[in-house]
Amino acid sequence: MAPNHPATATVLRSDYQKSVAAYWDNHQQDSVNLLLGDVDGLYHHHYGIGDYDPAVLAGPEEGREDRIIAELHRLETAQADLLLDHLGGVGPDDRLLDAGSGRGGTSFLAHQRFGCRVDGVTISEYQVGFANQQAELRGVADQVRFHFRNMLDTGLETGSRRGIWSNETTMYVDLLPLYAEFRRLLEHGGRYVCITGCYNDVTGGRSRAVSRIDEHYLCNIHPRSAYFQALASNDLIPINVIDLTGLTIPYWELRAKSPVATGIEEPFLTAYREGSLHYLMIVADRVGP
Ligand code: GPP
Ligand code: MG
Repeated sequence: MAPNHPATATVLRSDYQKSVAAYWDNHQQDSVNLLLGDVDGLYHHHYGIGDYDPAVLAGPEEGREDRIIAELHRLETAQADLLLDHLGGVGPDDRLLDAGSGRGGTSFLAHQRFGCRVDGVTISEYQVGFANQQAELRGVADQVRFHFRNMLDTGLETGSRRGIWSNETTMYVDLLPLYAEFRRLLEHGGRYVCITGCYNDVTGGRSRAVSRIDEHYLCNIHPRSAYFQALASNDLIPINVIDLTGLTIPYWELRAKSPVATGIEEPFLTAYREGSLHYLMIVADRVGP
């Protein structure tokens, strides 16, 4: 077996992890992600930010669906670009980690931008295969590699990372062990960028809309407080926290009117509008020995 492809039992260590892997392994006909990715070959597994152009809806009926899909994709790529804007100074000799890399979209954008080596880890063997195939097609397979690994235990070298990001993946894991692993992997002064949905401690526990999102994706959205506690416990010190909630609402409004709506649009809109869920970017630096 290739070194980046260890035995399943060493990667999937709980029944929950097995069921999450099975969910994503079976998620191969997701037109909301495939049709958007087909626009330019960047396949994302995250949402979008920024205003949409109302002309995509108001224009002629002919080509309307394609215009909406291209616009949703533009907003998703804008989200990944914003994440990468916050990774700080990254040079071509640095190494980055995409924690929960999906079909690889953010990793390819990072390589395009920084010209450096990027490793992605995901517990879905299907996603590993899809993303590595994309790397071959793009001619960057020597620079951007995807591994069947658990982000709680990546097997990557200690102190090897200038930067790490998680783009909407932290709701699948416990944050304390996750950030212990990131602390181990990051060099001193290395940067971590997280984009996530987290529920609002101020309004109380998990709202009905947040529970519906959890159920839909088989995830466990954490409270906002859990992020800062787990970061601080692992020498990851926030330098920037940006509430992206207002910026992502237009994406969901457009998606709700799109041919690729999946039914999760209304719970997101409800949760964001009622203030029970935040769409947050957290940027933190690794300190300590
Ligand atoms: C999936 O993206 C994203 C998640 C499972 C994380 C949940 C995010 C929150 C902000 C709470 P996707 O692109 O695979 O989803 P979809 O198929 O619905 O577009
Ligand atoms: Mg999507």
